[in-house]
Amino acid sequence: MKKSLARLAVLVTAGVAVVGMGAPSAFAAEGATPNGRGSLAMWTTGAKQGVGAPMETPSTVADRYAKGTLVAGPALSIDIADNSTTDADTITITGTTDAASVWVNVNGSTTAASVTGGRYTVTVPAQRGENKITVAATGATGGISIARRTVTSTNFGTLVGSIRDAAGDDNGPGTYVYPTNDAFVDGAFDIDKFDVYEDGEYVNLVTTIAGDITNPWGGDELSTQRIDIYIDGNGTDGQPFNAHQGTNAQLVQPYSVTVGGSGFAKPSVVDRRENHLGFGELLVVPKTHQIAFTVPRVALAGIDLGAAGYQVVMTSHAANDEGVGNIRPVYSKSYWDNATGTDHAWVQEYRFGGGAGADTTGTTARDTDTRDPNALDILVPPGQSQQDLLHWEVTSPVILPYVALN
Ligand SMILES: [Ca+2]
Ligand SMILES: [Ca+2]
Ligand SMILES: [Ca+2]
Repeated sequence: MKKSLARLAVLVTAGVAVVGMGAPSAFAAEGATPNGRGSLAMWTTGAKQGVGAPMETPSTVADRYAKGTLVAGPALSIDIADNSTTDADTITITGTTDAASVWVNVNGSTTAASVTGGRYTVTVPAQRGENKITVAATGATGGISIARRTVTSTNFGTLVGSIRDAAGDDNGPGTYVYPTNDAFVDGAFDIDKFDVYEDGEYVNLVTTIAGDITNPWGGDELSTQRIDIYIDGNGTDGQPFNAHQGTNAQLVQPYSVTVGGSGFAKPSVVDRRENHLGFGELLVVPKTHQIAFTVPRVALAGIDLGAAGYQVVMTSHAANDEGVGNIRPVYSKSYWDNATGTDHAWVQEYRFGGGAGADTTGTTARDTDTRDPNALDILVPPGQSQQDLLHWEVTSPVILPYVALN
C-alpha cells in the first residue's frame, strides 16, 4: 500500500494526471505542472494521513514513462455523474474496480475507499460550491487508473424561506436595456429567486439569477452585478428611507440592516444609522447561477429571519468614477441610442438605457437626471407590479416595498 501511494504521488507531481486514460504523449503535453488544484499537496497530505511519507524513489515508474511504455491500469468506473449537483453536506462516491485499493481525493484531502467484491465506496464531506474529486486505483502490476468528477454542493444550511421573482423583468420599470458589450450577458441582472438559509453561526442570503455568472473584469467570482439586500425586521411603520447611494430609490420604511456587495466589494452589513456591523463572504456557484452572501448571524442580531421583510435590488457594479455608490447609471433611451458615432460611443456599450439623463462629469452620479432608479430588477410582493413600483415618471424617488418569505 505504501509503495503504491508513493508512486501515485510522484506521478501526479510529474503532471501525468491522466494515467491510464491516454497515451504517454498526452502526459508530455500536460507539462510538469499538476493538472488541477494542488495535486502534489493533496496527495502528499493524503499519504501522510494514511500511510506515511510518500516520497521514495520512483525509478521504475520514471523509467516506464521515460521509455514511453505504460502498464495498463486496473478497471475503474465511477457512479457519480460529472458536473452533478447535491444539496447534501457529504458526497458518497462509489464504483467498480478490480484493484485491491482505491483512494479518493476531494478538495485536497485523501481518503481510502472501502473495496469489497469489486465495488468501492467512500463518503466524504462536501464543501459548498465546487468539489473536485479524483479517484485513483492501483493494480497488482503497478498500473494506475484515475477518474475525475466535479460535484457542486449547494448545501447552504436550513432553508428559512424563499421569494421567487418573475423571469425576464431585468428591465427596471419595463423600459431599460442592457449595455451592448459582451460582458453584460443575457439574464445577468434577472433575479430568479432569493433564499435565506440559517447555517449555524452564519446566515446565507442566496440570490439566483437567470443568466450565466461570468467574471469578465476579474472581480471576486463575478464582475458586472451589484446586489443590495435590505432586511426589515421591525414590523413597524416608518417614513420612506433612502436606499444605498446611487440606487435612486427609497425603501418604504427603514431597514434593520442592509447587506450590499459585488465582485469588487466584500458583502458588508450596515444598519440604518450606517453603523458597520460586520463583513460577510461572497460565494458564487456558477453552475446553479447562485450568488451567496454569507454573513455572521450575530450581525443580524434581533432579526426574526422568517418573519422579516426583504428587498433585493439588482444593479450593475460601477468603478468609483463611473457612478455614485459604485452603481452604474441608467441614461435616457434617446441619448443611449444616439451615442454611437459620438465621443460617447462607450455609453451604449457600457451603460444602461431606457431611463433618464446623460453622462456628465459635473456630478458624482455621472448622470444629469437621477429621478430614474438604477435598479434593474427588484423583488415584488404578490399583487403588485414592478412596472408600477419603478415608475419613476409618476413618483420619484421610487419607493420599494419589502417582501415576505414563502
Ligand atoms: Ca427577475
Ligand atoms: Ca439616470
Ligand atoms: Ca423582479
